[in-house]
Order: sequence, then C-alpha cells, then structure tokens
Amino acid sequence: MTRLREEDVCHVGTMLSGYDQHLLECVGKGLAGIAAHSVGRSSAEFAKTQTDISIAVVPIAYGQGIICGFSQTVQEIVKFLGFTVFVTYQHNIAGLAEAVAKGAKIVFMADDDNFVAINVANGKAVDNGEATGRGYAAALDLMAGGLDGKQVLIIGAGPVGTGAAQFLVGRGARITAYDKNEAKITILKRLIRDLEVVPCLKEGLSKCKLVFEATPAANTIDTSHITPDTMIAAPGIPLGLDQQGRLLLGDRLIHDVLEIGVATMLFTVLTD
Ligand code: PYL
Repeated sequence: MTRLREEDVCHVGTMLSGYDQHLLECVGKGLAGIAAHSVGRSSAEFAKTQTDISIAVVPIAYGQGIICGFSQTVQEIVKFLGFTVFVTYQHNIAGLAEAVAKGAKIVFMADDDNFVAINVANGKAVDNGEATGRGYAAALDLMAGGLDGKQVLIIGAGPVGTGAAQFLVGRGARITAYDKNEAKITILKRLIRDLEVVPCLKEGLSKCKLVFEATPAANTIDTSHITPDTMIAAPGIPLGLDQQGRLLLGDRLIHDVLEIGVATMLFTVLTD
C-alpha cells in the first residue's frame, strides 16, 4: 500500500461532483450507486439512513504521523454521499473517545498499515484494501455490462486484488491472476476455485480484455496490450498505466485515489 501524500488528496474534495458525473457516464452509476452495487443494494436503500446517523473521522498521529488533508478528504467524500460527518479535534485514542462521546455511529481511522471503518453500534468493521477491491470490481461489473462467463485478469494478489477476485467470481467472472509473489498466488488459489494463473503479465494481458490492476507499481500495463475492447480498473497510486495508456483507454479506465474505496467502506459497515 503506497502512502498517500498531501498533494495526492488535496484536490479530491473539490472535484467530487465532476468525478461522480464522470462515473455516471462511463460506468453507468455514480459513486453511491457503485458502492451500493458492491454490497448488492441500490443507492436509494442508503438514502433513508443518511439523516439519522453521525460519522466521525479520527486523525491518527502514530508512526509516520498525520497526512495533511487525509481526514478532511475522507470527510468530504462521506459528506458528498449525503451523511453527517465530522473530523475529531483530538487524535488517536482521545479522538476515538471524542467520536463516541459525540454520538458517532461509524468511525473511520487510518494508521500507516490499516485504514478501517467501524460501526460502533453493531461492531461491523471493514478494511480499505478489501473494500477498494470490491468497490472497483463492482464498477468494472457495471462498466462491462455484467461479467457472467467473462474472463478478468487480476494483476496483484494482495488484499485489493483478493477483494476484487471474490466479488468478480460472485458475478460469474472467470479469473486469471498474475503476481510475481508465488505465496500470494497460493493463497488466492485457496480462495478462488478454478483460478487460472499466468507465468507472465504479457500472457495475461494478451488473453484478457477486462483487467484489474492491483499492484503498488507504476506503469505495469504496456500500451501495446490496450485494444478498443480493453477495460481497466486501477485503484490508487501510482497508476499502473502511463499517460499514453490513459489517453488510449479514455472512459474505459476506472481510477481514483480514495473515493470508491471510502464510499464502499461506508456502505459496507452500514449494511447489516
Ligand atoms: C489509505 C490509503 C490508501 C492508499 N494508501 C493508504 C495510506 O496512505 N495509508 C496511510 C494513511 C495514514 C493516515 C494518517 C492520518 O492522517 O490519520 N495516519
């Protein structure tokens, strides 16, 4: 998981409306609709809960410390989805206590290794990695008009790639996976029956037009493999495509820094 920087998040809040419209045009649903799809619901089902709950974001100063703008960006994404949300004045444990004292039902917090959302009322918790994988897989499902019987290449078998694989299989996709780390592939094989594994990225990209890029590396996908049928879901930074690849893909690329992951985390812990 690549640590975000202030410059990665500082513009997210001001661009949410435009990004939501972009998702609507290229995926068929906006941020709320994609997150709802990731939990098998419609966004209308969450509209009812927006008014009666309060959500907190707690800055965590342990380890490498606070990322300027990170908590505020999470707050802006949650607010854009129509919920009441605040960033605690206190950090760390004191911030968690403040959140609970102020009646927050959902708490978001991230240290250097984990970013979680916890439903204080029912104890449900979700990690950003799995949620991001599932949320992006839901977006790819919508963009592709359904995945039943379709082959999807997953590059990277970590928490994000694994979260994506489980959702994609649930939607009927056949999974081909590549990861240079054999141990990760072995774990994924236990979770995904009939998983096909390719020995190199080139072979995977030549076989699959639907691609889920879940590695912390930049430019993993060579533009020579991008065809008019290629669709790519590539969460987080660095992006696994160069500028030419982004231009070639246009509206067939799903990519952001935090938005789909945070929206999916929220709708996941709101779902009983
Ligand atoms: C959750 C993001 C997604 C990609 N990389 C992950 C990251 O940057 N993690 C570190 C988050 C640290 C937040 C800091 C704060 O401001 O509360 N502890």
